[in-house]
Amino acid sequence: MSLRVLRFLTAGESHGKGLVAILEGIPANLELSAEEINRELSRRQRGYGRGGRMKIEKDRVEFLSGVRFGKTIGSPIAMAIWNRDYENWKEKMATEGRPLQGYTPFTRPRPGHADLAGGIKYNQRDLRNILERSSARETAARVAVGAVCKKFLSEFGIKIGSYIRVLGGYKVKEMPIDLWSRHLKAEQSEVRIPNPLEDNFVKTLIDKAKEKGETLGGIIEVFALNVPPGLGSHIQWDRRLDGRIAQAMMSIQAIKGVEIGNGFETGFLPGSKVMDEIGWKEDKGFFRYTNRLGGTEGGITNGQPIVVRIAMKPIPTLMSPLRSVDINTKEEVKASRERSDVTAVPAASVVAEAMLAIVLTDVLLEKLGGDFMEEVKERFELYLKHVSSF
Ligand code: EPS
Repeated sequence: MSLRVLRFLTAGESHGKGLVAILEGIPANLELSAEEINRELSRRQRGYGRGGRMKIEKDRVEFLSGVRFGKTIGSPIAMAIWNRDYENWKEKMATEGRPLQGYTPFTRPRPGHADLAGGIKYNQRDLRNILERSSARETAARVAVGAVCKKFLSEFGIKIGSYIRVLGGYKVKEMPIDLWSRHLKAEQSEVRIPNPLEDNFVKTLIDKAKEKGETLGGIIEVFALNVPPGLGSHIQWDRRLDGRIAQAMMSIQAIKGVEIGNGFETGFLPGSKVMDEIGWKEDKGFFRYTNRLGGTEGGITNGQPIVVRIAMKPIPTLMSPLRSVDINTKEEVKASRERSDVTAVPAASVVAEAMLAIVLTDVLLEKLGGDFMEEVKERFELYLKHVSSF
């Protein structure tokens, strides 16, 4: 378990009544509104290449507990996001009774989805019982949790953003602008890329993939700014922040790779091209000339931006399906087709922000402790004094 102070769980099936999240450990007296969470939920819903579902949903959070008169009260924050699509699935997803006559179970597992592995594990012969929970719909609940954490972090000046570097094999041209500007540009783009001139080209790639019944993956960069040095620790494997971030990122549906800073590239370069040289100035204290290591050394933040890249595989639901085997007849068949997205890389980018916010909130609270915001902030100021006087 990568979280040490915070705890959160989500529940809910993709076409069930809704998603819920319970988040415990956020200090009392944090100002919080549903609107702030809804903003993040709608960011997750955007993105060119999504399927019909996002036209049905208009994700909104409902606080069930933990917030009173616009402020957290220290108790678990329970949040619900109701599925509008449930109206169309009420019979198929009923919690009681039996399936209606004529209902066809899902028996043709999609390669790359959890269908077959989950079916074997949980002894389910209707693989819908697996896919309903493995669906990336669950990430709406994570984004709600992440939105609370983003709000918490913003009280300490910490900002999180993201943009897409690669989509469908196309490497977006590097923009010579800072990370936050890339994020802001990506906010304006339907494919979350920082270069508006390439928007149409990337959209055409998605259109072409759709025509072929294909799906597309990509590489996302997610980052955090203004993170103080000294979060995480070198002293034990499970305290190392880079390990905690990697676990959180790999837990996102369809993520197959994680690197911090220049990650895999560092294996191709000599040490002098990998390390970030140290400088010191009266007005800003210690600084680095570069940020190749992505803001962590020895599993501890070093005061540089935290930069994480993640690789997302293409969505496994193909409209030109791959070979599979029917779990009942054992005959070779084409995998089932379900309504799905051509690409969800832009959405995953927002989910990655949420996961980074959750891990950083956890590690900041681990460092500072405190049960109410005033207390946490006082300790933060004290710590910053230590940092600047070191
Ligand atoms: C998703 C909802 C799903 C898919 C997608 C993510 O809706 P539906 O299955 O009803 O079309 O759009 O799920 C997957 C990519 C997947 O593999 O399950 C969402 O809310 O993000």
